[in-house]
Amino acid sequence: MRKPIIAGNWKMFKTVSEAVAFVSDVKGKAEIDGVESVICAPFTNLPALVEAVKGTSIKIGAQNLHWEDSGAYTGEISGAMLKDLGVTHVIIGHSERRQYFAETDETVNKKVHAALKHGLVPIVCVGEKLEEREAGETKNVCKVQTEAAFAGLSAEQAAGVVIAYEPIWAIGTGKSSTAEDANEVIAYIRSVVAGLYGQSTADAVRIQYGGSVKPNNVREYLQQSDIDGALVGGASLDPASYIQLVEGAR
Ligand code: G2H
Repeated sequence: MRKPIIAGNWKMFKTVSEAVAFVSDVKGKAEIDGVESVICAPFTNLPALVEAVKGTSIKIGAQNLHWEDSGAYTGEISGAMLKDLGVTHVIIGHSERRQYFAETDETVNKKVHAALKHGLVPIVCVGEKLEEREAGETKNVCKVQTEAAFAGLSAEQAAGVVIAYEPIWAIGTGKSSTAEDANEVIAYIRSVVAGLYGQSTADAVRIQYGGSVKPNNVREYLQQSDIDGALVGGASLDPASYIQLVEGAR
């Protein structure tokens, strides 16, 4: 049985005081037995958030990391630094980073290795652009991105990776993939992992759907055979909405 995982991706939103106020609003509520609840926040919020969630089951994630442990990389944050803070998860290769910050399949792979080296759970984003979907390339794009992200990982490491399937045309647009369509692509991504490592590893890997997930549609996604959670942007920013998202994964 794969444990469902709801991850809020706050993107570039919330000051430290707003982040801490959010935790006091969701404490004891966005905590459901059998559901993993993770808030992926801007770097500036991470120390205060790690402190604020102490004694709760809520986990804290970052939205990026550098693949080196340290060095002359102005403006970057390493996996060693995140681990030292008490962060447990990190989003890697979100489409906004691929689109605006020149992330490639190769840097995504290096970051996945770095995260695992430091005991961080990587949440690796894959997904197709609108024109790729229209050209019938959805599955192929997801296969290429997944295989690249997993390159060089052992089966044991692979089993600990979370994949987030986020069709780019569904991000922040209010247009979501139907639950059935998302499930079909996610089942396909699982078969790609099976092709690399065998069925038992593929059965262990958790795969989320992301893209305009809201409290009113989260349950539909989570009821699908292969969807193990959601990576949620806009709807994770409001405490009441975040609580409903976690409840929806029960
Ligand atoms: C996709 C998603 C979170 P939203 O980027 O990763 O954002 O839920 O706002 O579409």
